[in-house]
Amino acid sequence: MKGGFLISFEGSEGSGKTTQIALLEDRLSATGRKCLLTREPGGTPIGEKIRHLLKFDEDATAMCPETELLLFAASRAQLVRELIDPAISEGKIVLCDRYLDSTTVYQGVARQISADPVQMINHFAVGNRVPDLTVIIDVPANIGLTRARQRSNGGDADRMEQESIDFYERVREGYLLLARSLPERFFVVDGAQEPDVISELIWAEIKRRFGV
Ligand code: Z5A
Repeated sequence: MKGGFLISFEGSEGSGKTTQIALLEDRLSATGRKCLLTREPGGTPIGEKIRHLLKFDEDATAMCPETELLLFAASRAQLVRELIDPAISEGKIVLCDRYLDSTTVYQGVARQISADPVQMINHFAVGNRVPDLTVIIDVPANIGLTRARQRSNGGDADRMEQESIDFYERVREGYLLLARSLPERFFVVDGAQEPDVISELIWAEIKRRFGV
């Protein structure tokens, strides 16, 4: 595919998304393709303010699940219109660290908000901008959490990182269920392998699907 397209990366905390996005950008850049790397929540000035509110604001401990869902969607709506759509129009490959499936899984499956409003709000936020491919990096919750805690060197966990292991297991199951229901959009890779091995598997899938 010569035009622009969107690849989202999903997985639980510490699954290795950021690591794999950087490795993929190196490979794509070596072929001459231009990339835009971004993340959710965040990516735009408005989105980064929402990110701070969701993760670090001391008043956010009182946040109810419905407010949380709407804030993630608000950050995404801005990101699509301000960055993702223009980049794709310019022929870039957008690599997004989390996108609408995070809302389906974290707020829908793990926080147990019913599926209809989650789908409706997701659709309202992104319009027609559904990923062309979603890579799920699958790791058991305890591995991801251990990696994330080692990386933060025992620093304070943010609000979203303070959930129980059961919560992150529900997240993992939610992703796997989603991938089974939409196999044409998802590629699931075992994230317990070495980073270079995972990167090679993702690259093979991208070449197969997009012919880059
Ligand atoms: N959230 C939500 O609820 N609803 C939504 O709609 C959206 C998000 C969009 C965002 O957190 C939080 O918001 C997240 C979901 C929720 N909450 N939780 N919990 P974030 O953006 O701050 O963080 P994250 O997206 O969860 O990812 P992360 O913790 O930054 O991890 P990562 O990017 O997946 O992993 P990494 O940084 O590449 O790697 C983590 C460490 O493991 C690092 O030290 C690496 O060197 C190491 N690593 C990476 N790969 C490997 C392998 N293969 N082996 C060994 N070690 C590895």
